[in-house]
Amino acid sequence: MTRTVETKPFSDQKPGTSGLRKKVPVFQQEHYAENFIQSVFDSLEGFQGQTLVIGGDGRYFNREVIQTAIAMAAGNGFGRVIVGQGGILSTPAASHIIRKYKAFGGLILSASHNPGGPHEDFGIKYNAGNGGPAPEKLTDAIFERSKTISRFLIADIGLVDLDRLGFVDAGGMEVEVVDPVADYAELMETLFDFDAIRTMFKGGFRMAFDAMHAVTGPYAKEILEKRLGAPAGTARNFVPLPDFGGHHPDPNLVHAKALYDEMMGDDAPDFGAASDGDGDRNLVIGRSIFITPSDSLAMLAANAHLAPGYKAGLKGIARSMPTSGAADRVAEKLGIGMYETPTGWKFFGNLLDAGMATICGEESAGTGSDHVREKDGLWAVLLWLNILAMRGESAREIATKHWATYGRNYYSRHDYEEVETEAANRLMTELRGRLAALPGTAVRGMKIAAADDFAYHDPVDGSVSKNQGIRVMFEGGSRAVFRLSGTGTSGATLRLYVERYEPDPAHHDLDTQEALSELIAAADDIAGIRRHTGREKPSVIT
Ligand code: VG1
Ligand code: CO
Repeated sequence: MTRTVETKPFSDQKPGTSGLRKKVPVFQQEHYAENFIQSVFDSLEGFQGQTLVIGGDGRYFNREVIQTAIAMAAGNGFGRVIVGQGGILSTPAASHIIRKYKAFGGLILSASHNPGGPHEDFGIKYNAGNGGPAPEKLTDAIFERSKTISRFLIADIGLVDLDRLGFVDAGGMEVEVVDPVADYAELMETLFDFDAIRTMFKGGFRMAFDAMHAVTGPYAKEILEKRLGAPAGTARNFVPLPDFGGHHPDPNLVHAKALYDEMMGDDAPDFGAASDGDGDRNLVIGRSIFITPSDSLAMLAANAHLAPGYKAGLKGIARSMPTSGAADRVAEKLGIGMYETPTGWKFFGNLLDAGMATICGEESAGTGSDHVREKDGLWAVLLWLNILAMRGESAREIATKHWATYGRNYYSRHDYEEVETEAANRLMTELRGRLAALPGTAVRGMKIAAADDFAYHDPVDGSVSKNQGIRVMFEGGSRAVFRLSGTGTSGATLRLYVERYEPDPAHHDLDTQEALSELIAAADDIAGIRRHTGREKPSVIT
């Protein structure tokens, strides 16, 4: 039986870079999750009798919201729900399942790399039938709806047993509980040369994969250890925990420091990698070398043809605007299209659907391809393994040769987290006001060639997205980018992205922060980061 429940709107349900993210207690307010889910459904058309995929990264509050979402799917007239066993689906696996079973769309419950637990973060996002995050037009419609919503629909179906595989009848709607790993692992086998990787592991190749107590644990166990024969213990922290063991499941040099230290040590394995809360990010560290995500994108693109799934070559490469231009040089050499989008995977969807890009990436440790419509952490790791197996060289050798061929884009991101929102806004407003006057001036001896607020004109549907980050471009190709995060849940996070191109191999071995120090100082001169935020240094450097 379906009930119509009266509700009052919340004013703060605007989806950010990747869905709605709030602290758990915010989500625990009466009807908060229900309102958002109903706002999603009310913004869609034609789903009666269709399939909805539901899954999450296993964080605190996951199971409760999954039960609510199933009952609301039934109440709103979906014909079928596919849900991961235990309520678990990594983001890329959910994207794949939506596509494979031609679902209408999916709800992914995750706050990704944000911490989890009773006082930490939770999130909900909607992915469309192509498997990709809802485009801006849809997230805007969802937000508008959330401001006026007055009722939601929910069926009284009792609790679904999420732990038992198979079919359940939920008040006339069919619920299928599926193995979260099987379909995804099968897809990976079609893309990569598992025999070659298996042979490499048999030959003594050692790897460390840190699942950070998040969703990729079961995926890594099955794929790396079981199917590829990596020694037991290759996957670490592989049991997903609702609070990620108290850590940030963010695979960067701060939160995955133990892995980094090990990879820099004497007895380092051949290859290290980590993924985030919902399994769409990847951190890649070779023995004694950290591969910055922007470089990883370029190196993967340059070598992708070595993997069976990409042997026909790439149609194009897309990267988010703040991501370094390293991949541009690969696209140029390959003679394929290069696209620069705003931050957030939702902007890649059209390019992938239109067959204009095959590989996409972001500086924030996100890389993926047209195999799904999300970034995909394990996919990137497997592509690296495939390349390592085919080239028979270390990650360090591959990186050094890559730089020798293309030059090196020194690149770093500085995050100022939990800055006072007003101070962060003031900084951005002031900077915007000065943009027109910057070109032609010099800072620390570096001449500014151009400055703008990035706007994206989608070449597929013609939509325009404005105010996507402030770019200051220097003569010689260096640049600094400033933007505010759209995924944080307390205060504001200012991100500064700096990049400098170095063609000369004699200078490819510098420490990144040193190589960029002048540029970093110039960025502070230009934007007054210390003045506005009162911070002497960033909270996270990647
Ligand atoms: C951040 C990253 C962005 C990424 C997004 C979602 O967004 O910068 O590149 O797409 O997180 O990633 P923002 O607005 O905070 O800069 V995930 O793995 O958290 O879904
Ligand atoms: Co993520």
